[in-house]
Formats: sequence, structure tokens, C-alpha cells
Amino acid sequence: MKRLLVTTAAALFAVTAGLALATSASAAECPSGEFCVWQNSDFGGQRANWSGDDGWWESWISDTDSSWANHGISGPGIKDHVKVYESAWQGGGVTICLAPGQEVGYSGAANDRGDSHIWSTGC
Ligand SMILES: [Ca+2]
Repeated sequence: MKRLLVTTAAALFAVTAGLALATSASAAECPSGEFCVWQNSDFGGQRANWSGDDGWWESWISDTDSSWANHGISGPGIKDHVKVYESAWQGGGVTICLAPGQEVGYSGAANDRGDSHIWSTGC
């Protein structure tokens, strides 16, 4: 009987450790329903966040974006993807596009290039 208890405790510990790992895998601190951008990679440094579109990012975040998280709410017909553009007012090319729930800790192609973004129904 004692052996059975020890085994159960070990199994519980394994489940708890698994949950802790799953929590830390979602690294980005970003409010539900919002799009977040950080100045540094891996969601570090100053964070900007928006629930809507922004055609003109403030100077401190424009061309300094290095990680991104889309915590938008998903649903039928809802604009739940986010497109980041290299120029203001959705000009130039798309530097990065995020699906709902997607978090990107670094992208060489998009690093320090964003100036504006819109919510979209797709990428
Ligand atoms: Ca940066």
C-alpha cells in the first residue's frame, strides 16, 4: 500500500511539472484581445499593444519591433489575424503576419521594420 501511495505522488508531480512547462511555453505577456509588439526579441523591453488598427506607430516602437504576439479573439467573420507593414498607413510590404494566438519571439525578416498594422481576416 505504501508503494502505491508513492507511485501516485510521483504521477501527480509529473502532471504538475507538465502544467508548469505548458504555462512557460506561452511566454508573451499580452492582454486577451490585443496585438502586442516588443522592442526586443523574446518579448523583452518596452511593449506596445492595441485592440484595433494603427496606421502610425509611435516613434519609440516604429522600426524597433523585434517580437510579436497576436492574442486576438477568434471567431467566424472576425478579423483575428494581424498584418504588420513596413511603412505608415499600411504602406510598403507586409513584414510579418500573425494568426490568432501566434507568438513570434524573433524574425530576421521583420526585425526593426514595422510602422503600422491592421487586423485582417487572413494572412
Ligand atoms: Ca528591436
